[in-house]
Amino acid sequence: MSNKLLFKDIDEPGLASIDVYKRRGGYAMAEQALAMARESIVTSLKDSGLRGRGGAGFPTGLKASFIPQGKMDKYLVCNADESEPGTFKDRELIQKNPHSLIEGMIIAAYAVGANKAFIFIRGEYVQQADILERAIEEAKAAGYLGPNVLGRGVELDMWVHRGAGAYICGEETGLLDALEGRRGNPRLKPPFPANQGLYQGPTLINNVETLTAIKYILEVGAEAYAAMGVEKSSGTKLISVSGNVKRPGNYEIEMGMTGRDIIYGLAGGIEDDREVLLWFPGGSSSPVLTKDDLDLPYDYESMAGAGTMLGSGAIIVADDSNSVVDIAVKTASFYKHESCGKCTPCREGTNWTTKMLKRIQSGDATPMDLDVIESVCSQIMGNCLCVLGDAMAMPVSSMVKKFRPEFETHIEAARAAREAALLAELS
Ligand code: L3W
Repeated sequence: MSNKLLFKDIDEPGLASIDVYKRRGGYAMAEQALAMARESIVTSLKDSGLRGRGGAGFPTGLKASFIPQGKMDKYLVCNADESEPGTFKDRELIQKNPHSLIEGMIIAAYAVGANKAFIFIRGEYVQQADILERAIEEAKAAGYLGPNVLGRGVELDMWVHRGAGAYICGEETGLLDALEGRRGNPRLKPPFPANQGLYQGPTLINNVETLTAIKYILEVGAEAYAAMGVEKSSGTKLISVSGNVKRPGNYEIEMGMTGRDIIYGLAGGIEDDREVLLWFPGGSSSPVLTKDDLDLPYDYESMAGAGTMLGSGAIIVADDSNSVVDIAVKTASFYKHESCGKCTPCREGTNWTTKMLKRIQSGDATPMDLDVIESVCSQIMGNCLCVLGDAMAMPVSSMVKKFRPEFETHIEAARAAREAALLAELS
């Protein structure tokens, strides 16, 4: 079996149209699934070991099993907000193969008894939202969506909802608030969306890649999928590689490939053959790794063991021409800007950290400020309403810890430069 599933046909010309998609076997799995017992689909998802591909890695089958049984309005929501810096895999999937997402959603909705499905897509993905809307119309016309899907007595409507450009709407409860027409602010959890989500109803919410994977898992079988990758990180993962690499882009890998094989193999190595300074293994919110970590296997457990996370699978590489201080400022500024302001540790913490890092950058800081940054970050982590605060604190504190000498050198050099400039002004 090829180790490519979701990207198997990705470069097939015209795949975004239902005709080409069906010629490649598309929608056959949905037809079969609708004849299966709902529970057996959930069991297959559990057996496959699939974990949420949006960032948290929560077991997909287990989450689906939390949706209460019985007749009531239940919702399926696809998180296509894809706003984590460095993450652009869902965009390619939607753009080139929208029907595989729709097919995965039909199967998932049927498995949990949801009759209304929404795809919440980030506002900047204008072209991709148009493509999805067109694909949904095609699927409706072909009888895969509507009041009586394929004459099987199953009802499923699907809509695309465009976001308005806020990172926080990728957080699942912020997304649900935005979908309901409110400002997208995170809600307190529990209750989890599985019990009380959209319009207070049971809601299965998953990322684009997770929902798309469902179709491919049923096609190859849960056992074959579980045999791919490594034990607790089974299957394949779409990764987005960016930064100072020769071949940035999206790749589908089997879990467990080493960071070196990804960065130096798939992505062609470092631009101008420089050295790796640091790499974010799971988007800009993940604690950074260094060149000493390149031989780690890329899977959930190995990343957690190294004190970081696989997240959404976005590997950002910075070579040694970069300043770690500049990277820390850029990272913190992003999360400060995107904090919704609802909870204090995140609102104040991201603001303070950014200000202190900028002081370091401009030569207004002392090495003691590094201790303050570490202390502020440690007080943010685990104390916010959602993970946005942690998403800034984790990478920033990892940079300060791992590159303290570089920060101290920068502080001294920037202070000296600033003092020299002041003296020159006075003389
Ligand atoms: C019912 C329970 N459901 C957990 C569900 C929960 C959610 C999923 C994971 O953060 C990660 C984060 C970021 N009963 C449940 C339950 N659930 N216990 O399981 O939940 P959780 O809270 O662990 O994570 P989360 O809030 O969904 C997401 C990382 O993502 N991240 C990634 C960003 C990626 C993008 C992108 O562009 N794709 O933005 C960024 O911060 O660190 O670990 O569904 O309801 N007892």
